[in-house]
Amino acid sequence: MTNKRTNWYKNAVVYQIYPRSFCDGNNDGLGDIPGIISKLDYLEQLGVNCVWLSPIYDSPQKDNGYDIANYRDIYPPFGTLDDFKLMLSGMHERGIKLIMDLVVNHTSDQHPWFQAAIKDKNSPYRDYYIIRKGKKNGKKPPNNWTGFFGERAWSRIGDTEDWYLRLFTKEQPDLNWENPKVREEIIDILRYWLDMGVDGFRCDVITLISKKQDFKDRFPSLVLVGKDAYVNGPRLHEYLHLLYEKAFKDYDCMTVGESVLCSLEDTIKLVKPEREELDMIFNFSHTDVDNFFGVKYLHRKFSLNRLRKRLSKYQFGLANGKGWNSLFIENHDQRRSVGRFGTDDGDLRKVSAKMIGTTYFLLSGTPFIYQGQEIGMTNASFDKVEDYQDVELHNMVAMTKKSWFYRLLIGKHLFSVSRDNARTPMQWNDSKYAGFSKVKPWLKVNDNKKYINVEEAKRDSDSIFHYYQKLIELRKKYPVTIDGEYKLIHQNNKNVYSYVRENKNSKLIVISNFKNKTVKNPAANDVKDFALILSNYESNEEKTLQPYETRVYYMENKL
Ligand code: ISL
Repeated sequence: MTNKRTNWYKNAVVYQIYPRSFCDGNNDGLGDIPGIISKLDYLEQLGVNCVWLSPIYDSPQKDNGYDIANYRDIYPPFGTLDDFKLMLSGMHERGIKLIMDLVVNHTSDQHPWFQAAIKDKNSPYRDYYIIRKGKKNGKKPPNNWTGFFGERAWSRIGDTEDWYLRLFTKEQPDLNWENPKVREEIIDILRYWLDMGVDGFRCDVITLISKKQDFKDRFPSLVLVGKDAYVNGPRLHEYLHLLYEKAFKDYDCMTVGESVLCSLEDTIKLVKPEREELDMIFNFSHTDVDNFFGVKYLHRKFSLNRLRKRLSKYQFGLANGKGWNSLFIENHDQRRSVGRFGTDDGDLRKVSAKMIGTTYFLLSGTPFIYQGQEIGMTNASFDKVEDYQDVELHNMVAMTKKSWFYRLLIGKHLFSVSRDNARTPMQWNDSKYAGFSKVKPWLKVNDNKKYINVEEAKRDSDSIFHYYQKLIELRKKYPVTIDGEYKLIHQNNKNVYSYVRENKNSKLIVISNFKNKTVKNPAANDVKDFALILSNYESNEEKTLQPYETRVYYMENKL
């Protein structure tokens, strides 16, 4: 079959929906597919043309759906397959594509494959997972690897000598991609959803699927012991190319992979078009700007220089056809962007949100907006640990209780970096449960729903929501936002991030003040003869920039 792909992803603006927290259609406290259907007009109004839906598959929800027990059905509290099909056609009618979350590094421990694997040593499903004999007659794990939520990476199968690898919770056993049957199963799952009409996948922790097969102890470290054996493993590219050959290339779909600790060289290998693997990846180097070693608990003071360097590295590194960038500042694992990256979630929240939004949105790549980002939702800030639901946070709290070392090192920042910060229910209006539900939601609503909510944002002509509409319009109206080359100007300025996008017909200049005070505008002379097409302030001084001021200038080349 010939290649069906048209690379529409380059023109996409993607909106991420975290279904538990988006909209509760049947008032049981949990978001669901009928809730999403009721908000499709809202998405159309915002102007996005693609949705990434976090997992909606049947699941025991130990990690909010990133633990799948049936890849071909919907988690009943979220709805049915018929609801899903209705949602999909509703999106397509509105010109919105849908990409699904694909979680295939691991399954749920309740998946029939895993249940069969642990019940019978001779089951063919045993080899679907990574099962090894433990040390000390099976009493100790096979090696010293640790996983992502702070624990060791192995769990014992009952009181047998055998252990299974699980890089996340003990309810998320890792699949054994070495087994060709596993690969066939995954390809079938991909084709099942693509045949139903979905438009692509966001591939969860896809860079972990291949593991070095020695399973030896690795040098101890603070986090992710064994990462050299399971991150970007030896057969990763072979597996991804296989998925491309056997599924992706037969459909006009897009793929974005979630990476872990991915260098520029690794990134190019994953996204270079001729290699036929993925269209783009989420790289976290810029969201790790405020921590040390990619460990979010190790807080580091924000620096604009570091942010600019990290973003620019991938902007330059993937230019000239080497690949395509994904652009994002929030998702369901990250804390909110207002109050982060040097910005303010208090009095200057609105200008802050617009400034950071403009800065990332007009870089080269496909922008992703995480639900609530478009109204400037802020972090959860609950007082009590019981109010947090995330398995990662509870694991980390347990670790700090066990070890004074961890308490000292990470204790202080546990809540401020919790994944629940971005998972609080979407704030639709100022009612008791923010219009998300009529009953108490699964996670507490943020008190600031009184003034941060969709209804209010629609009323206010100066709102963040209306500003995002304009940003999306810019991408539709000015091709340079999509194909323009990225260039830095005033790259050593400590206060202001300014860059140019340029194609053969036109030029766009973005200037953003990352400080909460008025500063000198270093790019004042660069924009002579340009038209100001967007700003977060009503009036602008030529020589100075107000707190968190951002401006977008445009000029067409004279013929
Ligand atoms: O969230 C993180 C740290 O706080 C990350 O390390 C995260 O665990 C990593 O990026 C992988 O995330 C993805 O896979 C996980 C799931 O829990 C996350 O929600 C998902 O985005 C396991 O499937």
